[in-house]
Amino acid sequence: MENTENIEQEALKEADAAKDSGALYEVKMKFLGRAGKVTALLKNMRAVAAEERPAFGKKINDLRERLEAKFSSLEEKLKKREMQEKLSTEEIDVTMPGRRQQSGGLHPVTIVKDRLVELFSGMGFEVFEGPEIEDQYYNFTALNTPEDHPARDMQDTFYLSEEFLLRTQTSAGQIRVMQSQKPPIKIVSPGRVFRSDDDATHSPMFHQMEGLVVDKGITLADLYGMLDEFAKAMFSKDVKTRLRPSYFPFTEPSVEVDVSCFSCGGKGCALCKGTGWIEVLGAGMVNRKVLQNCNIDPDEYSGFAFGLGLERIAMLKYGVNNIKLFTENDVRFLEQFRDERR
Ligand code: FA5
Repeated sequence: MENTENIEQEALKEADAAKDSGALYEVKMKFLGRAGKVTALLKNMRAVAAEERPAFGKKINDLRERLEAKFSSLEEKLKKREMQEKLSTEEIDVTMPGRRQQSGGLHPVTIVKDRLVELFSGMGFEVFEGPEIEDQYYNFTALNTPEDHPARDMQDTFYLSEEFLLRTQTSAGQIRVMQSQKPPIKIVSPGRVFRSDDDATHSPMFHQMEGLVVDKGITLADLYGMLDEFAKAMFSKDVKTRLRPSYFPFTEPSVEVDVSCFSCGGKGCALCKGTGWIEVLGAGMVNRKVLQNCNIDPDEYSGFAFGLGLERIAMLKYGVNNIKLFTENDVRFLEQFRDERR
């Protein structure tokens, strides 16, 4: 009986001294666990005289109940305090400014290319991508370019061998399309082209986009109408278009296409060099000889073709004054296009 009192005092003292719920659990086990001191008292029941056993048993059970009540009220208090501590140390300051995730953006030449593909797809054009390594036949001969034409010179063309070269124009793809498809044909062909050229507006590697339409009854008026649509969608709805006579071996007649200066509205400024017009692309009616080279009867079918430089369009559209900026990959230049709408 005396022992019971001592055990209770000891348990209450240790429970009050427990600093956290973990320590309290240890104390609880020390007294009420399987090998605990209170449990051990019950195991000693046999040493108690038979008539005292019921009173002794009751006393121990009462003690157990008191201790259990004490432990659970202490446990609740400690857990509450621990939760409060946790909440205050793990507090999140929602007013702190967030760290912005840097996102990449599309390259300006890609933006222009995607925009043009979208525009021409809307007019029913399909996209064809030809190879960057071509032979003399596709890049020059089938395009009616004479053997002694200066464009074939080593100075203009990167030759890989006598026969193979890096294509100098996406026009090479025209031949591949006309040889493999029968009219009606309506394609655009964007891609990289290569020339031995290097100054502020010319680069040894640049991008072109070719357009080709072949069908019955196609005329220069169709070309004109379509290019006018293109210029209005690409630059501004107020621009005007004009055709100037020009020369390409694979088109006859050939034209250069100018748009009225979208910077000054045609009055004359630095961008249009005072002329009021800006040259944007070369075009023309597909030369009869080229159609014949592709086994298309020029008496039955006619077509138009055009070719534009994507860097040139991007330079005009975004006011870029040096073509090198497109390949230097300086993020200060590139990030200006991050939010550019396609
Ligand atoms: C041609 O390449 C013709 N194949 C275009 C064509 C296609 C005409 C179909 C008729 C029918 P040209 O050499 O002018 O044409 O080049 C077309 C455009 O490419 C030029 O207007 C210019 O914007 C761009 N360009 C030419 N050389 C370079 C260069 N070195 N760097 C960047 N852009 C260039």
